[in-house]
Amino acid sequence: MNKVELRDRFFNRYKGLIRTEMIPYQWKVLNDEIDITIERERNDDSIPNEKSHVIENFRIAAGRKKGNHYGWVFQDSDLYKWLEAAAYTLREKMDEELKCLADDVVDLISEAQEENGYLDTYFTIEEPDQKYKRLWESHELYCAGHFIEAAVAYYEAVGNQKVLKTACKLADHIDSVFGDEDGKIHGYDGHEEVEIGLMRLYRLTQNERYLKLARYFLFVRGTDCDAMNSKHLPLAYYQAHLPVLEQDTAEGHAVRLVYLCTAMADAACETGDEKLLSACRRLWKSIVNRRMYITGGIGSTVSGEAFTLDYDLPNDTMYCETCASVGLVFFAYRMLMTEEKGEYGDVMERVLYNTVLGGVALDGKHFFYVNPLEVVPGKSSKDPLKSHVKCVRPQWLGCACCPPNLARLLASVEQYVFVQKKNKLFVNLFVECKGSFEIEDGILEIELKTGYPWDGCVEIKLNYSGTASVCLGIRVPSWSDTFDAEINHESTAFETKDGFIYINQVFKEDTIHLKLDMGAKRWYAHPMVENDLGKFAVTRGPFVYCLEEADNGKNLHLLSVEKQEPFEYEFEETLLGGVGIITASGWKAEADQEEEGLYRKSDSAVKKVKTKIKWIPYYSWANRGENEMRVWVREDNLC
Ligand code: FUB
Ligand code: ZN
Repeated sequence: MNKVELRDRFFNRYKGLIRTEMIPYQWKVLNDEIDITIERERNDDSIPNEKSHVIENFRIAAGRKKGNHYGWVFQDSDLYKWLEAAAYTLREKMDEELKCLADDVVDLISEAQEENGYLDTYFTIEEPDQKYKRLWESHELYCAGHFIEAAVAYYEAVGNQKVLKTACKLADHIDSVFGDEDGKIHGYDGHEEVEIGLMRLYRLTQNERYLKLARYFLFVRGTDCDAMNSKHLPLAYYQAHLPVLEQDTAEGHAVRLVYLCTAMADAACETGDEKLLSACRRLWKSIVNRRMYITGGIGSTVSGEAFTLDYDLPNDTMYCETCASVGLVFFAYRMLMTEEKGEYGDVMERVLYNTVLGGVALDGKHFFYVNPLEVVPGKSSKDPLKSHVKCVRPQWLGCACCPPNLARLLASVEQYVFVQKKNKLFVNLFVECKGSFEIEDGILEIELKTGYPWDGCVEIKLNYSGTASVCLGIRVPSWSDTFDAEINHESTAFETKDGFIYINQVFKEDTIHLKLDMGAKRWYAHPMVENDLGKFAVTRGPFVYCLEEADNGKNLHLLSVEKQEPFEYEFEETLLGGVGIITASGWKAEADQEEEGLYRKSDSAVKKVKTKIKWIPYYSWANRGENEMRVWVREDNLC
């Protein structure tokens, strides 16, 4: 863990929400204490939606209560992610009440753990004889991975020994059951995650067995093993169609793929495995150059919550699960740890400020599972093929993987600002914070001051106690067409490489100023993205913008803007918690719905009226009730 203290106005609002709203609220939901509507993630009557029952499942598995398991087979992980978010919150500021609750959760989890280290409430309660027998769907190791991640975070935050002991006991148990050796199960989980947990446990304990086991799970995937003889699921769904080193394209379930990539990058970083790193690079390119939405969403179809084909990016039927974007942030950060390339930071920022933040309502208590780029409320509610596309964030979901995932990422956002590699320090995000790093023979204190994400001026103050030369790399976002940088108020020709500017010197007390280009910009998709052809999207700084019915009226598809039309920007303090809005003059085509006849031979009769068009940041949409939204807007070359 980096020592970084967040002081950022924008993200501190989220941190406050996590502490005061999300964590207490999510606890109440997981503990069935609150009367809310739990929505199914799509129209499918088999999806559980009566209650969460997560904590109750643990009580039953621990023998404190009698009863049956209820809910998805993998939902122990909801509690683990909650614990991880609580850990980051406590690390930032101690709160005895929350710590007591989290300590009790640790006690409960360790009671639910079986003597030999096995931990999974579903199989302990319902099908003990089926343990590890349905690996492609059982999620036992997926849940284990989430527990291990939470345990590492909680141990690091408050020093709770029991949580670490429980996690090591679980990891040791898994290690005794899985592996290459005769007599062990040769297999892996259908949902990647245990690999990430094991890598974190390895980093904390330096126990080589955990690294070895993580690598085992990575490399056995896609090889022929008896334990993985599912007749039901296509292998690519869980990235098992090929050994990972041979995978070139992002296939299958999007969350799984990015969790796999995160662990691959982790292992590559830790071991210097060049082949593994090359596979990470190929999968990265496949995602970000051909299969990612401008908002940083991934997963083009509800069917299998999955990637489809290159450039297949429909805006209104897509999936773009919040968890997939959370996972893409993890992957991007691991790539930044391995390679000094600003593009990883660019994507990390895009995903974080758009799809991740869009996953939660401004009140911290409503969440999107699926993050569309275009909705028309009537269509989503009538069309069963769009039943997953909600127009407002539900209070909770039958499958509640996203809300606590988002909470654990936002609760630790300051961890993504810097990467340290020996005597090099990289600044990846522009978030007000103060960090402290041991570099060579001294401590480098670094403080970022900025009005980002609304303002592009960043001041970086450094104070180094050592005598060695330190290399500071500062990411210059690729969206910034120009930038100015100076050190101690003097302009210098900074070395620039792969999206970073570099300053290499013996720092004392120094100040760097960076000014980014915060103009609103138009973006066009690759012409192969058929859904976006003839349309543009607007960005400003890290934000992607969208139109909402609340500002522009119904039928957003009738709006168009001429190519040369300039944008105006204004910060509206009272709108949506304070957002920068963009306006431009545009056209609205008239569409008389009284008119007879659906088709016509000429469109010359379509009249347009001048109108002012208003964009809001994508993350802030759907906070004013059900209404239309769209990111891609028609460009009008004819008027
Ligand atoms: O399977 C566990 C989680 O539930 C996945 O990551 C999500 O996509 C949802 O299917
Ligand atoms: Zn999710």
